[in-house]
Amino acid sequence: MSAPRTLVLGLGETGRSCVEYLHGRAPVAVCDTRARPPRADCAPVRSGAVELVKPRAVRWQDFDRLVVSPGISLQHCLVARARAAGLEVVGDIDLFLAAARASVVGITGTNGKSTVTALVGELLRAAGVRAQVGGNLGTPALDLLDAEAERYVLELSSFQLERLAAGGLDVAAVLNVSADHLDRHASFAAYAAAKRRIYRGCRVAAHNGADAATQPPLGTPGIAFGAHERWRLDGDALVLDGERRALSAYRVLGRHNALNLLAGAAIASLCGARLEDFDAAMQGFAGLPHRFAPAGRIGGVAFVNDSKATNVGACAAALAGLGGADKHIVLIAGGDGKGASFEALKGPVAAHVRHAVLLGQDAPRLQAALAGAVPTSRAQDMDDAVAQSLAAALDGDVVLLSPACASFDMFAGFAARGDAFVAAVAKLGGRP
Ligand code: UMA
Ligand code: ADP
Repeated sequence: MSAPRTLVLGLGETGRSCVEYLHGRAPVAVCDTRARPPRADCAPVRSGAVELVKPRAVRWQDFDRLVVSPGISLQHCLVARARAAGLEVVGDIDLFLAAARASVVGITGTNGKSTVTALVGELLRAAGVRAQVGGNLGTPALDLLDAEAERYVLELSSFQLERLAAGGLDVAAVLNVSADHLDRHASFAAYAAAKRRIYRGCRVAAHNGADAATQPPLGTPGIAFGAHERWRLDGDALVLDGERRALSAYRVLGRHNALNLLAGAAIASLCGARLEDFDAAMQGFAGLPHRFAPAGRIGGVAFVNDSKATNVGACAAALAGLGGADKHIVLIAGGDGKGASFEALKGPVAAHVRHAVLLGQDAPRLQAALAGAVPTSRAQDMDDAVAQSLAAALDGDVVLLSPACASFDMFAGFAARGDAFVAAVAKLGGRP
C-alpha cells in the first residue's frame, strides 16, 4: 500500500517534527494560518522540498490524511474542510506510535505531568533502561525516535490526546483532572474524556485513586496510587510497593510533590523497574524549575517560584502543599485565566493566605472571586507585585508566585514570568 498523502496543519515545533519525519517517507505538504509560521526555517521547507501551502490554496483532493498540530482546535474550519473532503484526521502521536519500536509510557493529568514525566525518565535510567523523554514537555515525540531506545516516556496534553486516533500505549497514567483549557474544550466532561483517551488499548494503567475522573476503563490492570494498599501516602511517609519511606528522605517540597513521587514510582514499577534500583534517584530528584522552586529570602521572608501553576487546581495544590493552619502565605496570582472560574480558589486562599497581590488581564475577575476571603491589592508588573508582597509579609511568611493563570498576556511564557519574579526578588536584596 502506498504511503498516505499527508498535509500537516501547523508549522510550530510539532508541525516541524512531522514534516521532518514524513519527508522522504510519504508525499507531504504543510499549511499554517500564521503570516510567519515559526518553523518555516526548517530544512525541508526552506529548501522547497516540502511545500508550505497557504490555507486558501489547499487542494484537498490531493491529500488522504491531515496531521493537526495540538495548538489548533479540532473545531477549526480547516479541520472541518479536511473531514468534508474525506481526509483521515490524526495527531503527531499517531505517527509516533506507528513508528516507535520500543514500548511507550504516556502520562497526562491537569497538573504534575512534566514533573512526573521527567521523574519517570530519571527512575528508569537509574534502573538501567535507555529511556527517551519528551512530548508536550518540550521535545516533540517524533524527534525522540531512536533505534537504541528501550522505552519512550511521553507527557501528553489534552490537545494531543483528543486527536489520538490509535492508542495502544504500554503504560498509561492520568494523575489528576481539574478545570483547565476550557477555552478550547466544550466542557469539563469533554476535557476529562480527552484525558482518559490515553487508556485506549493500553496494557496497564496508573491512576489517582482519590480522583474519579482519572479512572481507567473497568478491568484495566494496574495501580490506583493513593488508594492502593501498597502505593499510598501515610502521614509523613510514602508507602512504595508496600515499603514505608519517610518523606523527609526526599528533596521535593509539598504534598502535591509527594503525590508526584508516588505516581512516578508506581509508573516506573509498572514498567518493570525495581524500587531498590531507583529509590536513590528518587531521593535525589529536586523537581523542575518554576514548579515550587525556592527563589531566595529577604530577611525572614522566603520566596517560592511556582510560575508553572497555570490553572486553579495547581494554585490550590500549591497552597495546600505549603499548608499550615495559620495564614502565612502572601500569594501573587493573575494573568490569563483561560476562561476558568476562580471560585474554587476561595476556600484554599481563605485558609492559607494573608494577602493576595493580583496582576494581569484577569486580575479584576480574580479580585471579585476572592472578595471577602482575603485582603487583595493590584500590581502593575512583577517588580511592583514583589514589592507589595514584601510589604504585606511578616517574618516567617512565604511569598508564593502561583498565578492560577497562563502568562501570555504579560510574558513570553511561564519561564519568563518565573524569571521576572526571581529577578524582582534579587533586586530587593533576595539571597539564596
Ligand atoms: N497556531 C496558529 N496557526 C497554525 C498553527 C498554530 O495560529 O496554523 C497557533 C496555535 O493556536 C497556538 C500556537 O500557534 O497558539 C502554537 O501551536 P502549535 O500547535 O504550533 O504548537 P507547537 O509549537 O507545536 O507546540 C506544541 C505544544 N503547544 C500547544 O499544545 C499549544 C507544546 O506545549 C509542546 O511542547 C510542543 O507541541 C511539543 O510537543 C506547550 C503548551 O503550552 C508547552 N502545552 C499546553 C500545556 O502544557 O498546558 C497544552
Ligand atoms: P504540568 O506539566 O501538568 O503543567 P508540572 O509538573 O509542570 O505540571 O507542574 C505545574 C504546576 O502544577 C506546579 O507548578 C504546581 O503548582 C502544580 N502541581 C504539580 N504537581 C501537582 C499535583 N500532583 N497535583 C496538583 N498540582 C500539582
